[in-house]
Amino acid sequence: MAKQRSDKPEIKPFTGPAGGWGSVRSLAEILPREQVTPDALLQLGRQNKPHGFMCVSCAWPKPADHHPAEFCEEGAKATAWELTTLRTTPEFFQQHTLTELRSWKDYDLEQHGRLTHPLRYDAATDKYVACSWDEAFDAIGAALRPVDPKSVAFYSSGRTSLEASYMYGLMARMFGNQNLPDSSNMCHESTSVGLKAAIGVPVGTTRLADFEACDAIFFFGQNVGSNAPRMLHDLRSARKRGVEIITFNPLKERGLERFTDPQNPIEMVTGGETQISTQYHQVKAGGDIAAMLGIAKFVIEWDDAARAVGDPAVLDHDFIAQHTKDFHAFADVARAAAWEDIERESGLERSALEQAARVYAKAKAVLAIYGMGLTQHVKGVENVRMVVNLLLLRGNIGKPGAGPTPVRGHSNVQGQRTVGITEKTELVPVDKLRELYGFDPPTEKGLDTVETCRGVIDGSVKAVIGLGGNFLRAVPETAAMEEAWPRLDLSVQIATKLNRNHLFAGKVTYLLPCLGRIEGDVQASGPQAVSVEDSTSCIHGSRGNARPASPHLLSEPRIVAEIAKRILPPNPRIDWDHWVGDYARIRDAIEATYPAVFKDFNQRLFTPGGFWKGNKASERIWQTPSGKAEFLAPTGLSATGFADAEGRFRLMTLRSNDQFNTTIYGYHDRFRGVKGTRDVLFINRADMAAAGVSEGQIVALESDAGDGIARRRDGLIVTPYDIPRGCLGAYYPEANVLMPVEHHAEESHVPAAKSVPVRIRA
Ligand SMILES: Nc1nc2c(c(=O)[nH]1)N[C@H]1C(S)=C(S)[C@@H](COP(=O)(O)OP(=O)(O)OC[C@H]3O[C@@H](n4cnc5c(=O)[nH]c(N)nc54)[C@H](O)[C@@H]3O)O[C@H]1N2
Ligand SMILES: Nc1nc2c(c(=O)[nH]1)N[C@H]1C(S)=C(S)[C@@H](COP(=O)(O)OP(=O)(O)OC[C@H]3O[C@@H](n4cnc5c(=O)[nH]c(N)nc54)[C@H](O)[C@@H]3O)O[C@H]1N2
Ligand SMILES: [Mo]
Repeated sequence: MAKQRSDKPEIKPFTGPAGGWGSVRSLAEILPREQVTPDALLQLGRQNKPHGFMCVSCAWPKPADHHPAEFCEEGAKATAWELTTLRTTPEFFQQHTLTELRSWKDYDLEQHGRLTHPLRYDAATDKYVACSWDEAFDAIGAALRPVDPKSVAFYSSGRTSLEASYMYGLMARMFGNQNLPDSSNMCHESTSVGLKAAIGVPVGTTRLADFEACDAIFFFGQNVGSNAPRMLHDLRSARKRGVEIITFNPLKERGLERFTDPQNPIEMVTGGETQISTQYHQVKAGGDIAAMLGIAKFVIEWDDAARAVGDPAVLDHDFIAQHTKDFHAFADVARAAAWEDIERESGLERSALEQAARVYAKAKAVLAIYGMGLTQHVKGVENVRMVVNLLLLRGNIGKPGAGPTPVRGHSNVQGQRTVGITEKTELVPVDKLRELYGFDPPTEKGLDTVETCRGVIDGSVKAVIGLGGNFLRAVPETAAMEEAWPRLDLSVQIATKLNRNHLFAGKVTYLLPCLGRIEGDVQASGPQAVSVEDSTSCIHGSRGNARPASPHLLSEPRIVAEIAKRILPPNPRIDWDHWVGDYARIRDAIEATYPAVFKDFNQRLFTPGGFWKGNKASERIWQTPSGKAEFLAPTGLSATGFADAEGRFRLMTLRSNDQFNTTIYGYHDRFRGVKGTRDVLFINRADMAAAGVSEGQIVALESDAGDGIARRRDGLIVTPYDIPRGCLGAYYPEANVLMPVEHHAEESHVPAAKSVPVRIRA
């Protein structure tokens, strides 16, 4: 196994473009490192194509007219990660106690390869031991049946298919709760809450074709080169048409600067590249409300001036009058905002915002693309509302080339919500479930991720089932969560590889290995397909056919069914085994539950480019209480939720280009010039001087949340970086130990991972 971490880490600026030979070289390193199966390369050829499998990495849409290779560097890494020949067997667990494994790095844990057998934790030896599936399911049933359903949480990762998600949500509700926290709760829940309130749909309104019809793109807080690289093709062709791309990001992310298309031989040979952003604004972390308000202020005041002298209006007044509510209240706040406040809070000069506003005012159709840089703040929902405010000013929703375009994370995170993974009753077709299955679905709101964390810490949550994910590592408040986890009566994790969550046992603990999406899944009726929904609400079938990592693996739907059979009384209207025997029957059940979205689900499963579930806001039908799209005046200019103070920094917790969430592929963050380490503290040179620390010095960060709880991350290498003053960057998940569980977005409860209050300790 290639040694990745080095004693002498190297940190120096990277000068290449995103994509290009760098990504080819990176691939050439990954495939051998993962020691992939011989057919992994064949599998790459099936990635994201109709009748192939849908990438297990990001949720960016898979086009109908695909490239010969419709995968990116990151997608190939994800495929290689799943198709590795390395195995974490029962013999491995005989050799290592959990106490020992807790001293390992995340990278080393997963690098041992795929889990092969169902495992039970044995407290006497502090080890996992192999067990039979029946033993595991019976024990889980026995542990769950007596407990109060309200004290059980059913977590799931957004990678889980529509089929498994539907069954999982149904099982939880029949069991008696809707404690269905999922990764969306840490991610785009600010979108689901903000867009729903503003325009009546919880998702973006745009599709791939809109990239061909826009004439400007406003891009906030999303690191496309690392986290949704296939979008670079869409951005590149937009740029070739002369579309302006105006980016707001505290960091100069390479994918947002320039891109060489690895699939374009001429660009590759000539070193040609496309400049992506035409304006790059290094907004302060948490400064986007101020920045967007500044743009809105310009546009509104230009409109005021134009109308005063009888010139053509700058705003789309017909649209505003016909389709929106509360424009005047918003416009008054924008007019009244003081430039010095906007400049201070955004960290941007008025002239820079004027440049951006000029593009906005001229463009006929504007896409607003955004990611975690907006959603993961205390005012994350207001950030999303500001995006909508800006778009509404010129009717930029519900016409070609225009609209909010949140970039979802996991490949099916949006779809999970569509089929019932939610703690919110209003999102569930309660009557339909009652009619179809003859039970009374719970109506009490369930626990989301933050509430589940609280419950684990205070002891009110007594059992957690994890359908994928690395919950304990992904959530805030690492220390208290790890301390509390062993008090759980039951901890069950369904996973493909060993991760840190698995090293914390409850009183009864099982680790259940499952098939990945790329692997062949054969049930009674033959080979099965599953389905996922992408960021633009298109639903795709996905068929795996790689050889499973072990003969002992079960599919996620099967595992859910076996648990359901153990914890629920028999119900003549649901035959779980029959469903698992042919996933088309699960899809029929999904269609019966959500007939409008999933009409003819099985017939449409392999529609090239996916089938679109529709979007009322894109037709300018606003399913809000007022029946209009709603402006919302921001309550303040900063999204951080805390006051600035001498020595207090805003810490952004970041993904490297060599990780998928808590899965660490390697120790290189190529685009940011980091090699051989993740223990990096990105800091502005001027702040280094002010804090009295020097380049390469090892420092600690301490929580400065003012709640009296000590939180500390040691061993960070001071790394001067092009980052706004007052802001710091460090890698997630290692930095999560600094995040208070109560530091989250106000309405959506998304942990505020992009501005954590910290102090530097030399
Ligand atoms: N390869 C790879 N792909 C992934 C993932 C992965 O880990 N690896 N994760 C998947 C998942 S689940 C998700 S949710 C997405 C995440 O993808 P992104 O949404 O890109 O999330 P992050 O990488 O956390 O960082 C977001 C960006 O926001 C910027 N930022 C931070 N604070 C602010 C701010 O206050 N304002 C603005 N304007 N920008 C800010 C950061 O500099 C960074 O460029 O990617 C998905 N795809
Ligand atoms: N500080 C900070 N914290 C964050 C974030 C941040 O930006 N900053 N981002 C948040 C976001 S957006 C997210 S989405 C979360 C996600 O955080 P995670 O929960 O880490 O994300 P996953 O990628 O779902 O989980 C990885 C694990 O899933 C398992 N797995 C992989 N494939 C499969 C499969 O096919 N089936 C099953 N059952 N298991 C599988 C593997 O065992 C692997 O260890 O982290 C959140 N936490
Ligand atoms: Mo995410």
